[in-house]
Amino acid sequence: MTAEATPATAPELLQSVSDGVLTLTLNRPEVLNAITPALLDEVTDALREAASGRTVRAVIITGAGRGFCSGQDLRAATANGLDVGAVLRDHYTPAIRAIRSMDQPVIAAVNGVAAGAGFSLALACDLRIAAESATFVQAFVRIGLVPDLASTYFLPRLIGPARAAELMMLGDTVNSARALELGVVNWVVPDSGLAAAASELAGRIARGPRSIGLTKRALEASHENDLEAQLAVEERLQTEATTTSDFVEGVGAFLEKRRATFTGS
Ligand code: T3D
Repeated sequence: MTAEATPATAPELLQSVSDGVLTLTLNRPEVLNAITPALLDEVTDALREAASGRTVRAVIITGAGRGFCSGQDLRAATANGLDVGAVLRDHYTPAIRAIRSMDQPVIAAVNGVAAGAGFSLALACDLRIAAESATFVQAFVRIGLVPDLASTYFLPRLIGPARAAELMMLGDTVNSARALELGVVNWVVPDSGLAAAASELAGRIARGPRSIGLTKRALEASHENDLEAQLAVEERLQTEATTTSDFVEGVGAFLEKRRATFTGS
């Protein structure tokens, strides 16, 4: 008797690195890439690995199929009777911290609906580029929840407290044009051009100087700092930037009237 072959299950997170750009694709298209603890653990691990090495200089997070991410997998949530606080603490918020603490910029390429924690995930990224058909919904209120994964931190800072309250308290769906108008996203591109546009954007950053990572740190620090504290952060980071070979290359290229070739060091 021959054993039946077990059907291979598709990985829930696809990963590829090309020209210094790590692309992470949430791959649960049948549920619009709803997240589970296991999936976000994989995202966190991939980001931490990228952060600790020198190969990756920019990251793209996107979704497979017609959704970007529909938030918490609601079937898994009710079926398993999850301890929500523990799930957030142990599996979800580490992904947000990984995005914010790594020097490499993280770009959300929002290919479709970003709902609930999926919207939060996009907000935690440094830049957002959306397909024309992408939509955004703070779906939490629709099911009697509070926005999480740092939506209540990032959204008011991005679009102002009144607009954030509107989206969160009403839970209305925002299309890509409105998202651009509100400042939720940086760019909107035709659906068919999203992958190429995200790749071009990430490539530009990956070919940029080491100071981009230091700029991310400065922007991060500015969330809580007063003017004096932020001036001190800039003094420290600028001092660090002047010790990089990319600074030497940048100034040299300017003086020699040629294009700079940065190495990220
Ligand atoms: O528990 C905790 O850890 C707390 C943390 C919570 C964080 C959160 O994210 S709470 C918010 C959770 N997300 C939502 O409430 C969104 C639920 N989904 C929707 O409202 C809609 O699906 C969308 C607006 C995102 C898209 O609508 P539409 O009409 O384009 O697609 P659809 O037909 O509703 O969905 C397609 C399929 O995906 C469908 O499955 P089926 O019927 O074809 O077998 C649907 O059930 C499934 N799906 C969509 N979102 C989820 C989902 N399955 C599980 N969980 C989902 N979040």
